[in-house]
Amino acid sequence: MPTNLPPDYYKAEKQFREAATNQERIAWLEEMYSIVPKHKGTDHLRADLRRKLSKLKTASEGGKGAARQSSAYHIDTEGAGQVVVLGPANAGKSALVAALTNADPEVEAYPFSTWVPTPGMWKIENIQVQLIDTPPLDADFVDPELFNLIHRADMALLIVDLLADPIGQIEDTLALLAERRIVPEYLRDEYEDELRMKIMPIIGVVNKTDTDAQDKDFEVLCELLEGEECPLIPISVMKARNFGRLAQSVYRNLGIMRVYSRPPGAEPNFNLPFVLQHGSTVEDFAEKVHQDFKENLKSARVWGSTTFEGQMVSRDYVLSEGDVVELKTDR
Ligand SMILES: Nc1nc2c(ncn2[C@@H]2O[C@H](COP(=O)(O)OP(=O)(O)OP(=O)(O)O)[C@@H](O)[C@H]2O)c(=O)[nH]1
Ligand SMILES: [Mg+2]
Repeated sequence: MPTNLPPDYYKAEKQFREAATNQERIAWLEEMYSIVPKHKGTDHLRADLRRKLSKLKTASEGGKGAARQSSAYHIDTEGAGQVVVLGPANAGKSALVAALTNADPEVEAYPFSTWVPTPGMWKIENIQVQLIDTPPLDADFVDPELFNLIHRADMALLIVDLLADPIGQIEDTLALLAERRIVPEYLRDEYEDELRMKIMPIIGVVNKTDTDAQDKDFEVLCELLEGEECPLIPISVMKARNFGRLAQSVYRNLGIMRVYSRPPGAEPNFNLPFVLQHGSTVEDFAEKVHQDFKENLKSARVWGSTTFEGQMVSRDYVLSEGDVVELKTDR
């Protein structure tokens, strides 16, 4: 157990131990997970929390599937992660989802054109990420279910309009989210004393940065913000500008990595990665490949992050991006 965990972690852990229902246990485990700082020293702890969470979630899902599926806001994750696209009306959320994914949400020149969320799959190199277009986040009316959808997502893109007071739009949207206990990771310090906060990666994206001249406007905007590095990404859906940078940022913020399987005596298929969370071990990988592999795992060899190519490793070896793994079972 790492020694440098914040006090809130132990508070949440105590609540977890005292919880009476699985629902409460899941909530407190999620809380614990969001509190744990992300670095190498906590890899094992985070992997352990994820395992417990997935067990509890599987246990508590039985029987309730049908009722939960009925809401348009209940969208099961597909692919390597679920990214919700949110922001004020008319910023270009639907246009972004239409441009990047196989989905075809309605794009209109007038605000409040979207009424229900629409998911689509976005291909980033050799993986697929789920993007969800949503109705506008507006101070006067938001379907409360939208906040549940955001809560369940892995991360969010907050889309604002370069031509419509983007900083004000970001502040207003973050205020609406904070009222519903959702805060971006970069404001973690401001909220770390409060329990039951959903702290998630939220990337500010300034759309309609269509021209080089508008890039300059964007730079001026960034200078108004505190901090050394501008946390915002300028894009133009209309001109397909900066989609590559957006993809990289999404990939990084999902906290995922790609690991490849090498069947004994064959070459790995680099078109078919297994997607794992950072901190995942050989055992987690084996479970992804096949449940039998996990149970009957005898040995594993790794190419990539190890000192030697093809080095034998134990089942709790923590894998890295791009590793190739050969699993041997005793069957
Ligand atoms: N100039 C410019 N216009 C854009 C860009 N992206 C979207 N638009 C326009 O902005 C308007 C609104 O786009 P939508 O995608 O419908 O916006 P939305 O955020 O989904 O709006 P709501 O569903 O009402 O919340 C449309 O007229 C789009 O054509 C862009 O990169 N540049
Ligand atoms: Mg829309």
